[in-house]
Amino acid sequence: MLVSTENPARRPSGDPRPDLAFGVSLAAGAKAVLDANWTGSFTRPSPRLYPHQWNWDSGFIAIGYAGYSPERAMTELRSLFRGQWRNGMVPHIVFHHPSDTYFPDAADWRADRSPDAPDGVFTSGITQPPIHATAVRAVVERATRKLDVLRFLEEMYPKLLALHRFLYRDRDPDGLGLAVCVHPWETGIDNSPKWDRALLGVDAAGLPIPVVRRKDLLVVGTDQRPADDDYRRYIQLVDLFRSWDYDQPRMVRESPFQVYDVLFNSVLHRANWDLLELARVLGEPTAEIREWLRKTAGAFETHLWDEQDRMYHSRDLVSGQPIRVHTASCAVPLFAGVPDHARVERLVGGFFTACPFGEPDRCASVPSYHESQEGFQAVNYWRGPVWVNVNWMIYEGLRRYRLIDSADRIRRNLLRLAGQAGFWEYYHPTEPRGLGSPDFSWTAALVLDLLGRGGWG
Ligand code: 9WN
Repeated sequence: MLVSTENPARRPSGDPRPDLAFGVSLAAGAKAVLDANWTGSFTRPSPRLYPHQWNWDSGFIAIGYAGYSPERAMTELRSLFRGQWRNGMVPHIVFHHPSDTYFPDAADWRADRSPDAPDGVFTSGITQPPIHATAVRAVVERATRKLDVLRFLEEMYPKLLALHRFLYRDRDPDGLGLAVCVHPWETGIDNSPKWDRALLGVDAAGLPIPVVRRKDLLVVGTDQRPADDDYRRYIQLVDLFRSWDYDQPRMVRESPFQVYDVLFNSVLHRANWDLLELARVLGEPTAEIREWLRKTAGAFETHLWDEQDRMYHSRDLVSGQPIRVHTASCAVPLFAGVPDHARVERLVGGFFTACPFGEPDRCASVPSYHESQEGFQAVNYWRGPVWVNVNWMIYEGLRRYRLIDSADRIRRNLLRLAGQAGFWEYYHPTEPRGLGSPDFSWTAALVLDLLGRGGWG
């Protein structure tokens, strides 16, 4: 049964009081969404739009389960890593069950053409931001007293290490300490305005016209999803990688889309810190991880920090140029502890948007793309709306820098959005209105996590 979008935690509008009952029913609503999307071995991101297991979704979902159902958190991550490739890559989708409601499907990817693909599991042929060491650490920290987490950690650690090795070996051909993304889907922020220019290069002459059978538009309105032109290019890249049998050196050298993404590499850098901690728990060698940390910290400074804008910007490897587009990703290095204190104010200051509840001192959020920028679209996917996972990472980052008030403004806004509108995939940046898919798993999971960080109000 699907959970209704009618949220039991709906709160009378205009009521600013801290309210324990609100927090309790919000938690119940979040659990109901996760329970409905739980398949017995993994959690669908949403009931209709995304029927399979997604890579970074599962990481965020496990973080939410850590305090609620650590057993499920472990099963979630174990299921995802069943799809891990022999070269260490964790694919962006694992197709555990057949479904005809999502495109492109396992048969479109044909990942089995690669000698690296796992046996007996259908997957896509690209990856997503590597949040998993962070998720495993969250599970281990929160479940220690309840369960035999050591066994789980011993089982997961080599898999996490293999994933990070894949990124530094196969995705960092120049050894800079930054991983290359070869498809916008790998960045997790698919149609961000950051990629507009780089994607134009995917129209490479001589490529066959891809067959695009969009099924997303049967569930969500066109104004909230990527444009057809973007989709054509997404599928063109899939066709190309499939024709290369997912040969990594070729994908990294010849893909018409190649970027060093600030968000992806921030997640990787943060995950390295968490992996280091896990290695210490197990008494495993740490030199390799410390070397990754050293290199990536240096690379943020040398290759992603933009002195002209005083901002971290992604870089287009095809043109060799920085991508000077101001999106929420510019603030995500906080999550990894990259900037020094002098830079932090600048990184978040300009990004906060108006509080949909009219209380700017008490609540704020960071929209995927700011309304002051060219091409902003309030309801379209990664081109304006507020996403809970990105705000959660910025919240975590602000706490890391002891900017507790700013962090709490974000936390309050996210809880209120979910309370008033429901657990949506994304939200209008200035109105309490949900967008995309209802009953979205990582929204519910991260709301649960945020509720566990202190009282409501
Ligand atoms: C393509 C599942 C995924 C998220 C991504 C989000 C969206 C897929 C899509 O949904 O992407 O991977 O079909 O639009 O952009 O971040 O992991 O929730």
